[in-house]
Amino acid sequence: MKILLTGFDAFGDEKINPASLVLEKIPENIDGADLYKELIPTVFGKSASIIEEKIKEIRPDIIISLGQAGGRSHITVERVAINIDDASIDDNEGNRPVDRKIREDGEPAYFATIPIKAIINKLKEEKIPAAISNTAGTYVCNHVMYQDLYLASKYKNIRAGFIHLPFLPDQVIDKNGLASMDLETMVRAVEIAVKISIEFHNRDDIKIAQGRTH
Ligand code: PCA
Repeated sequence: MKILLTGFDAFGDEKINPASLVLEKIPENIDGADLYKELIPTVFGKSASIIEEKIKEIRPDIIISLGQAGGRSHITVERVAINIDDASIDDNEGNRPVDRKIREDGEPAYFATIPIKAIINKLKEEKIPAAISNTAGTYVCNHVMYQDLYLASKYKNIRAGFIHLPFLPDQVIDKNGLASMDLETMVRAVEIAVKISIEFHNRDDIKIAQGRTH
């Protein structure tokens, strides 16, 4: 089995991105599956073009994209990506699209096709703070998750999803009150997410309540 794992470079005011550091540290083989790691720029369009090229080249069975969600305390596995770019800060090439459709011929939204509930369940069992998120925002992470799922829908049997990571301790030294998580825990969490995605590749996700009232 082949897994395409992507991670963003640093953006906004940050000097590092936990996603690219996790990408560096994660093993290249997990449970017999080969991991293809791709560092992508935090840039609308360009990030997705790189992923499209990689899909054609590698023909992965699973695509998992990683990004930073600064301020979140938990590893968050995204449930859904929506067909809209609405940026409140520039991307790394100065683009700031507002209310632009990502794909004219795409669905309004795509649900993750990796087993989000089984992943959360296992992470909690392993005592790693983890939760489902029902919004990946409208910046480059939602863009890439949407593009992953749009592209996956054009090929047979590719599962795709997105995981947001908290800040690293280094990033919050001058941000009193903001949550962080150490790199080792995040690497372990992504490794578990990969393992569960492999295990569930041809199975339905488990049904456990992880919803919210708001
Ligand atoms: N996080 C941003 C884009 C790149 C990243 O790591 C986001 O959540 O949209």
